[in-house]
Amino acid sequence: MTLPIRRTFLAAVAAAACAAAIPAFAARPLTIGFSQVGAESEWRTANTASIKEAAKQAGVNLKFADAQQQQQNQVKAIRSFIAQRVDVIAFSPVVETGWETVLREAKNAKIPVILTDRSVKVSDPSLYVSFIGSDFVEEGRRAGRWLMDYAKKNGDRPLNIVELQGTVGSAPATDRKTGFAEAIAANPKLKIIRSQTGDFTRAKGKEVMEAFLKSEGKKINVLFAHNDDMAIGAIQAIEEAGLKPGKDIVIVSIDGVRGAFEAMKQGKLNVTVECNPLLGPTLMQTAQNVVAGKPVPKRITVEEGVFPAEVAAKVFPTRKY
Ligand code: GYE
Repeated sequence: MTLPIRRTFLAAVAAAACAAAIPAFAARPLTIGFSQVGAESEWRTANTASIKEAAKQAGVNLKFADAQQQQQNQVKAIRSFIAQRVDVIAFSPVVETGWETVLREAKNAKIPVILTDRSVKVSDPSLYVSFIGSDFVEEGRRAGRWLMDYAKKNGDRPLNIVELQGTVGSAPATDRKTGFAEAIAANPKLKIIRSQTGDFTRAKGKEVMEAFLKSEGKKINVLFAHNDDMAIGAIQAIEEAGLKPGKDIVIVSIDGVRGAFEAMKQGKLNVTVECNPLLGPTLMQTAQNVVAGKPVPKRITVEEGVFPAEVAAKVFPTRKY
């Protein structure tokens, strides 16, 4: 009679041991597949470093793929993450459109997708769980408002603006253009006379600025660059043309990277509007929450400031990227 009881007891012990083992199983490291835009700018380098560092800190197994600014590489990377059955897919979409098919594949495979930095245009918002990143329209407005202010303080004369746009079809290029145009619309003396893409890189920024200088010459009063790297490239072109960047041509740009602060300290750049690339910790936290079944906000934005050249030297030591 004692034997069956003993057996039941042992079975119960075994079951308890199994149950105790479950939390250990659930705590296995999270695997995130991340598709990065590329390595086109200082901003991007800081963003990549933040994501890698945060993954290490959080004990996340990060599969990192660099798309070299090509959408097709991102689609390939996402498909490979689906095939590998990662827990979460995160990516910074190089352009806004053309994602429906691959995002539907991720959804069908029940793998949640988190967007970081840049957004997508999709008809079905359930194709991603959350978007972590800046308000690019607001950044553009901030750049425009700074110029409105500058114009007012400097004799309210007509100012011809050239614009270096970011990557064609990318959210930051489209939105920064929109926000800037909106902010300067109230002053008809501020006119954009040329606008072309420099693909967010120094080399292209320099090349396109050279072309602007060749065709417009001394007519150019202001440069609005969608990122600091293009502004830095353009500074070189302006100097090579025998002009003084920051003086002969007022320069307004976006990001707030170290290179911009260095240029401001030398009086070659007038202002940078901050865009925070340090999204890694928020991404890891959001991914963990999604996998744990906790609700996450559909949109997570970042606090950012505006840094004119006058504060550059003082603020520089506190900058984290
Ligand atoms: O401003 C630029 C980078 O998507 C916000 O991409 C990002 C932009 C950033 O290449 O420097």
